[in-house]
Amino acid sequence: MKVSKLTLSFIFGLLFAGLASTSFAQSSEYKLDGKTFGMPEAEVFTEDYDGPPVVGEYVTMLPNLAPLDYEGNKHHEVRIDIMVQEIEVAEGVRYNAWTFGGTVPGPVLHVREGDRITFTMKNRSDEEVTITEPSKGGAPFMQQVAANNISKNKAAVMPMPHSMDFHAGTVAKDDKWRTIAPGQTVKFDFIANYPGSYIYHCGTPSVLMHTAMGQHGVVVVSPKDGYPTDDEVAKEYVVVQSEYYLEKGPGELYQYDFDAAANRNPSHVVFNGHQTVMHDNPLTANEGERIRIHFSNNGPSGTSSFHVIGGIFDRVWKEGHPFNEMRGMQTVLVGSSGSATLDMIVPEEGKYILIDHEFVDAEKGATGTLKAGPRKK
Ligand SMILES: [Cu+2]
Repeated sequence: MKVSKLTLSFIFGLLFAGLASTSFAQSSEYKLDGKTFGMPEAEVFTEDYDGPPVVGEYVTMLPNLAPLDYEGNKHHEVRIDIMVQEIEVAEGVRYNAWTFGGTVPGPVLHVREGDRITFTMKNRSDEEVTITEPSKGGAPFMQQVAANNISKNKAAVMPMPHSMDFHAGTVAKDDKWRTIAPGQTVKFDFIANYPGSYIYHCGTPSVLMHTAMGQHGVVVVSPKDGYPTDDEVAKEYVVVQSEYYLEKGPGELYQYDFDAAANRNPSHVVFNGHQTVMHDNPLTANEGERIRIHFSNNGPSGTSSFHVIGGIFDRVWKEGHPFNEMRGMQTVLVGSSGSATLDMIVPEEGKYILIDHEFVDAEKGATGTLKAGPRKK
């Protein structure tokens, strides 16, 4: 039963890969309402590439966000390859994850509203790629994973068609988000036209399965004129909530549980990909500081009622757009693939718990720690 569903998913994926090779109408760039639309057609090719699977100056590992040390707009060259990695999601729970860049969630990309991104992605699901050794020319993400291998990665292989759907991009999905076969590379441009935090995920059927298997991450698009409290923010973090649907497999590893996924009954609901990662490595701040959390609910299917025990969100920007401001929120409801940018003033030295206040999710792991030190005079 399980094998046949997996095979079916593979066949559907291939079918989509076939459809994706048809030709597309040529688009040319135009401006509307201060935004840029009409990206050139995506390229699909094979390349002899065995370099670092994640490349880009502003690409980091959760919960880190690379500071934007440039003025105005920039043209980013970013690579995030697809790999299979055996990873840990909770103590004693390991499975072969389908990943962007080798981790679940994948790397965080930080850009500014109006930036252009030239994105390259090779489907290396048929290759053993080690991501835990420091690499030359890779993104800061690569060094951060090598220094703090939270999920105890082991390279694995499971050839499968995949694709990339950046919610930060506004493009024709049948062109840019097309499915590529193992060994193929896709390359396309998009402009980050709208500020906020945006999920990216694999869009190859079953999208539920591909996302739940680990193929999701976040692009943070900082507003071109900033948020009104930018100058007061001491620390900035990215927190992603997501679900796993896993059951014990025949061997040591866990495997995807089709029925649990179909019934919205996750085995684990987690922050930043692992049940205890945000307790083992708490976010840090000091009493009296304003901290900012870019929160994204990557689902694939659940909602999040995000709360910090002992805190109130001073400012909330729904989806991260500075016009969508709310104040004094105890809990922020974020649907699947939604986000919010949250400012909180750390009231006292001590420990705060980040939590999905839907307690069934919290009991499945959706909690984390913020550790506050003494007030800096
Ligand atoms: Cu996929």
